[in-house]
Amino acid sequence: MTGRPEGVRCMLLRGGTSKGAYFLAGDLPADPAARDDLLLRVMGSPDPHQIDGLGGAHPLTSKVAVVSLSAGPEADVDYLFLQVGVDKPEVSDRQNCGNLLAGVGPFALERGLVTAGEPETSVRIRMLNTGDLAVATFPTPGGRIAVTGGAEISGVPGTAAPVVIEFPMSGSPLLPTGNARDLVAGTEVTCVDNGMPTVLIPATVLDVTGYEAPRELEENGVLAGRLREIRLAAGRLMGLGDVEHTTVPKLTLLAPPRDGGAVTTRTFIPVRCHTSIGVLGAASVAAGLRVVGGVGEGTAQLPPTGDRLRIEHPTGFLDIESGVAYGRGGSPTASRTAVVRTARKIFDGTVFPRPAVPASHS
Ligand code: NQM
Repeated sequence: MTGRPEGVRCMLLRGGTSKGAYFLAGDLPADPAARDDLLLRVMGSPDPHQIDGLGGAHPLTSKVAVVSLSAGPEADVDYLFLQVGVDKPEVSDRQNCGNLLAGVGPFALERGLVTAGEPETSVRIRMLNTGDLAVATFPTPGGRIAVTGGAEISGVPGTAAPVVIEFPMSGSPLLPTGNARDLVAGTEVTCVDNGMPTVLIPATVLDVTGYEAPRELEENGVLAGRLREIRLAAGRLMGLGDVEHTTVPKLTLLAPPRDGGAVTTRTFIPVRCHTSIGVLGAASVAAGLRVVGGVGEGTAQLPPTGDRLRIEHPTGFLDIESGVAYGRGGSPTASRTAVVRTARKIFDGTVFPRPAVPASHS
């Protein structure tokens, strides 16, 4: 791509409970700084309303997926997730997104990167943010993406065709600090990473119930201060360095289940409170609850058998298959993670970014 583009080919998809702009890597500048500058102008950032761009004024709707044919033999396509700041001019590749991941297979098929199977298509995806692999399988009767289906996910009205996402066993340790519990900024937490670095905290130790609405929690200034302290200290302990300006680790408050699930959650991503829960966030919570000696003990109610866990969140629940194994060294690893999502193409076309500020004005 040369000069200042008039418009850029783009597809807007809902992926799970998030919404994002999907691009072919070749349609964006190769230089990360030029790419990020373009994406800020595409999304309308920085501006709390993102009024002059595609962004939806919330971290869950200010997301970008960059997809290309995979550079390696283990995957069909490579997927880079970029979180675009809403009111800050920041674009971060420090986290992954399992919700936008649900749209990557259908997008790759639409753009001709993979060919359709019959009656379903499986796409092997390398998630460039972490290097991990995922396999997404979705119905393609007659070689076309099914636009309707019977899968319902909490937080999205109606039903749609399922996208089954499996995360092959990576063998990576689940506990970045090596401990099932850590005392962080005076609070006992479990730091866990099953695809998303997450700090688990029993809600009551922060003087909330864990059943409050996201808005009420966001308006609690004392809670915000405590969460910030815990996050900065936990980030260092988890080997993430100074996390002041990063979107990881996430923080999940745990409370006993109220609707037949294993646990109730309120997740901070990391400042706004999620209206549901992220996919990899849920994968980390689910694995963290299975850690022997973790802070989930006494709060969560794990089913006596099977891998399936129901994680309750502000707008319903997310069912996830999650297994944890203890090897000879005694440190836990994820043995299985799988989840069902849905995705939907909203538009396909050309997006016109806000013009770049000429160098002399910057
Ligand atoms: O955890 C939100 C989301 C996410 C990320 C966030 C996600 C995941 O709901 O895999 O999907 O934690 O910032 O899209």
